Amino acid sequence: MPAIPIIEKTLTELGDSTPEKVVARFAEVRERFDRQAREQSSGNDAEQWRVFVLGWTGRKSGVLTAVSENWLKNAPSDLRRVVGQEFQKLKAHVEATLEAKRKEIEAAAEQSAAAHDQIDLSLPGVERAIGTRHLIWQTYQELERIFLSIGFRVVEGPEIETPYYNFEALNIPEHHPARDNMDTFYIEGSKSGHLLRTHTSPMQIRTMEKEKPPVRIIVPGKVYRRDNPDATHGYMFHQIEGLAVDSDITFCEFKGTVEYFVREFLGPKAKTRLRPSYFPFTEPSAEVDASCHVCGGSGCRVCKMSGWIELFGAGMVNPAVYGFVNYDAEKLSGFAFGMGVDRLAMMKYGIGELPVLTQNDVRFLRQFP
Ligand code: 2U9
Repeated sequence: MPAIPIIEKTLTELGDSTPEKVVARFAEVRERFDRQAREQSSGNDAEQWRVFVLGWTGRKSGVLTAVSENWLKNAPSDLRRVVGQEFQKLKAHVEATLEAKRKEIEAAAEQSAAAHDQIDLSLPGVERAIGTRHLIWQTYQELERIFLSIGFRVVEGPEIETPYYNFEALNIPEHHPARDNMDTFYIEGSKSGHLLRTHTSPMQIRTMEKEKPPVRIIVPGKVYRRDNPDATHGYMFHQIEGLAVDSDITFCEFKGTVEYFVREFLGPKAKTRLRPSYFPFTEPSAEVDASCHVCGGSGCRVCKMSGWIELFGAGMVNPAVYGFVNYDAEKLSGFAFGMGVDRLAMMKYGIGELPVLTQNDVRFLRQFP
C-alpha cells in the first residue's frame, strides 16, 4: 500500500499551526484514503483488500495509528481539540467506508456463491464417466454364473504355491517338462522352491485335503507362466478351473456338464466336440471344442475354416491324484476342467490381441459396457 509520508511527521513539523491548516491536512489524508479505496474497489481481490484495510486500520502500522501517534498525541494544546475532532471524523469515515465495502464484497461473494449454486436446469448435465466392469471380469462373472447354476461353489487360493501343490499332488512328476523354470516363475531365495502358481489346480488339492467328497468347486484366479508375451500369450492371465468328485460321477455327467456350459456360454445352437488330449491330472483327457460362434460351423477366418473353436481342456480326474488327498479311488470318480478366461473373452468378443485387455486404453474398454 503506497506510503503517506506526511503522517510520519508531527503537525508542527508540517507547519500546520492553525485549525484551518489542520482541517486541510486531515482533508488531504481523507482524500488520499478515498482515492486508494476507489482504486481498491475496482479490483475484487480479497487479499489486496485485506492488505488495504490493514494499511489503514492496522493496530501497529496502520495510517490511523500513525495519525493518532504523530498528530493527535503530539498536537500542541491549542490545536488538540480540532485535531481530536478531525481524527474522529477521519476514523469514522475510514471505518464506515471499509465496512460498506466489506458488506459489498460479502454480498458479491454470496451472490456468486448463490449464482454458482443456482443450478440452471436448462444446462445439459455433467456427463460423469462411471466406467464399466472390465471385460475379463464380465466374462469371469458369466462363467461363474453358469457353474453356480449347477451347484458348483467358488473357492480361491494363494497365488504363491509350493512345488508339491502346483505339481506333485497333480501327478506332475519330477522332471516333467511343466516343472522346469522354462514355464514357471520360481521365487528367488525361497528355500522350499516357492513359485507363482501356473494354474489354480493347487486349490482343488487343498480343498480335497480339507473336505470329504462330494466336492463341486470352481477355482478362479490369476496364474503365471514364463511365456513371451504375444498376441495370445502373457506372463499372467486369468483361469477358472473346476472339479467335481463324488461316488458316482460318470463320463456321461462330465460330457453333459461340458455341453450345458457351452450352450449357456455360446448360445443354445452351439455344438460341442470332445477331442482326445493329455493332462497329467486327468485320464481320459479332452480338448473341448465348440462350433464356431461366428460362422455357426460352416468355416470362417475366425475358426480357420474348421468350423470349430477350441474352448478349454478337461477330463476325468486321474485316480493317481486321489492318492495325494487320501480319497478312495475305488469309491470315487470325478471330472475337472480348466479354461483361460482372457482367451474365452477374446474368443467371445472377437478380440485379436491379448495385450489390449491390460493396456487400459479407455477407447477399447468403453466398447464393453
Ligand atoms: C485336479 C484334478 C484335475 C484341471 C484341468 C485343464 C484340463 C486345462 C488349461 C486350459 C487353458 C490351462 O488356462 S489354460 O491354459 N487347463 O486344459 N485343466 S483339466 O484338472 C484338474 C485340476 C485339479 C485336482
